[in-house]
Amino acid sequence: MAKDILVTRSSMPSYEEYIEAIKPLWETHWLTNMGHFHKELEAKLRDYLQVPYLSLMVNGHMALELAIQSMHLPVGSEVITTPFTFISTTHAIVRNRLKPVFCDVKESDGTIDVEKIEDLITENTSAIVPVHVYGNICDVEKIQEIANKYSLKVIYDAAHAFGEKYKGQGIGAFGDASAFSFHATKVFHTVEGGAVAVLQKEQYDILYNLKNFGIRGTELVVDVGANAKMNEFSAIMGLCNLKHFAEAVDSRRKVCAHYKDRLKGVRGIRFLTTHHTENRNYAYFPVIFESNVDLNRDKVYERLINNRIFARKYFYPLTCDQACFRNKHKKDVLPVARRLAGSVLTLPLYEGLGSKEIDFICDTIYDCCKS
Ligand code: T4K
Repeated sequence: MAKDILVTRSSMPSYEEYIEAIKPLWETHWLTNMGHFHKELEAKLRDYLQVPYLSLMVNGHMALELAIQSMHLPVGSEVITTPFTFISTTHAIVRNRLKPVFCDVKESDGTIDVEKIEDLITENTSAIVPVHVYGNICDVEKIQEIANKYSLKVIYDAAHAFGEKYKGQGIGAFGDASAFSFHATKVFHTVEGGAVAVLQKEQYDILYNLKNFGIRGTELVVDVGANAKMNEFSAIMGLCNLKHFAEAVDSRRKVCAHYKDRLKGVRGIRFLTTHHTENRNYAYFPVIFESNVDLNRDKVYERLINNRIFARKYFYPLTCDQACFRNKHKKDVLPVARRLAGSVLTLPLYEGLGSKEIDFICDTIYDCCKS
């Protein structure tokens, strides 16, 4: 194979389509601050994601950080979350001056283990921040039940769950808020970008203040906000990509089916299953290499790199084991999360990844089993 195969590759509209779409900006010179295209994308995504209110943001991290901030949780209170995620999830909690309490995850799909949440609840617990990791939907009903019982807020990290549903409802309609990422590496993207879905207008208004310095008029500032607005070039990229989203998902679905077909039955390989997800978006293709003598994750990872295939260990190490958090926060034993982090590889997955490349990746993995 001549070229590097990276873990993903951004989907893009055609050059002509995007250039045509951004032309009006040269007439209006209106480039940001909730412009025409920001409004259009916000409305379209609210309908597409089937959520009552949606606030666009500059990126997925700020979406999550501000979603948590908008809940006005007591400073220093405890937030139950998962360590089997991108570092952003834990950072968003800590940057809000809250304490992450790490809960283990389920072996089957990598989402938070709802059976273990209640044991971690104390009188200082204020919220739960679960993650729909890889687009695998959490047990949203059980999480809500626990939240109701203990009066906790639920803020979902839905960075991977764009367009997915549960029982026919947009996934952003669960919990008190859901934060999506529209980063260039995501199934749907705006180059950099994100959004928070909320159920009430009041919450939408709080988020508006938080993303726009609290400005409500040329001489009126009502809240202490940051700057987390999406600009017009990003909004237009989103409008273009939304038109092609179904094709992108279909192409990814085929890539995943091809991988599954080639890798099923290989001793030591397991796929994560998803119990609750409807409208799957095929965001990632994680493969678990169960440690046995033939095959281990790090050996496969190295072998792939030697063949210029850049799979990634999303999500290793666990966020609680990163240098900035080590020994700083309460954590349970986390045996399952640790096992998954030690055995997962996300294989290259993007729209248009060719059959030849997929076969080459699978053959490289088979070779690893033999040697
Ligand atoms: N919560 C969760 C659970 C998340 O996974 C993330 C982000 C967030 C919150 C925060 O959302 P954002 O603030 O990022 O919107 C990547 C992404 O940067 C990050 O968005 C993503 N999760 C995370 C899982 O992966 P890296 O450091 O692995 O990306 P990088 O630069 O190594 O890129 C990976 C591959 O993607 C490259 O090999 C090629 C391809 N790529 C990359 C870029 C930057 C493209 O095709 N186009 C591009 O523009 O973090």
